[in-house]
Amino acid sequence: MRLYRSIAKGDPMYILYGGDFTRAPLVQWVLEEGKIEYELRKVDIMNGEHRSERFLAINPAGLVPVLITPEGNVLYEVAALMLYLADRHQISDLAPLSTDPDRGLFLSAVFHIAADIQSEMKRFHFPHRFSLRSEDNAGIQELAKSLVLSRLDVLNTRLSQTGPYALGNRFSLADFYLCFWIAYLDRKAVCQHFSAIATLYDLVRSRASAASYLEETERMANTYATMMKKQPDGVIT
Ligand SMILES: N[C@@H](CCC(=O)N[C@@H](CS)C(=O)NCC(=O)O)C(=O)O
Repeated sequence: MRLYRSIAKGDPMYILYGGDFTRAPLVQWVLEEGKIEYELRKVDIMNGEHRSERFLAINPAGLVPVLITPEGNVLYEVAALMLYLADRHQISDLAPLSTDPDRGLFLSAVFHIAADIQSEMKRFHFPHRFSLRSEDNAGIQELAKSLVLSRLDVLNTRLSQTGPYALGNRFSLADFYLCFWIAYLDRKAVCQHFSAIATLYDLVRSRASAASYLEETERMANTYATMMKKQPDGVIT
């Protein structure tokens, strides 16, 4: 996976703050798909770089990804970054344009993942932040996982009726977004249990542009799961 692309001096360009164990690859993938010039600046969240003075000056919330536009606007929230890039650069292969009748289905899929799946994944990866006693961490993580699974169950039924993609026969970034989080979950069990989601995952993973990102995410997920076992009180405080 190419992590840095140089551009000619003077070209307008984006700067993406991201790095390992983050959701920044979602944005990076959109940039690559749109053949948009950018520079990736890695933030080492494992070593607390997202809480450094330098990074907090960029995003006081201390979260990645952050996208700096060619005009210098500082943007955050991964779903917003993906939508913004797809809209601004008219990447209609990834996102139906605002006048497209599929836009509503698309937005509802993206917002559902952002609000109801991603937030539980945060609880799954950081259970210690949601518990008062470390002995509750494992239970909180299990609960977060079961909530994600219940949402995937509903999505699975919908995909089996109107899939294979969130927009029927039309691929969009919503599919990649969902698969990214499945790669971070217990993907083998998920795919065994939910056949329409397994089909979607295989379809997305078979796309040349998506395969390397999902493989890398699977590796990150495996490594993070091992770290969580070794540090049940929290990999990142
Ligand atoms: N709602 C934000 C959440 C961003 C977020 O939680 N990013 C993670 C990396 S994927 C992070 O910065 N974690 C560091 C921490 O929570 O301390 C988004 O979707 O972009």
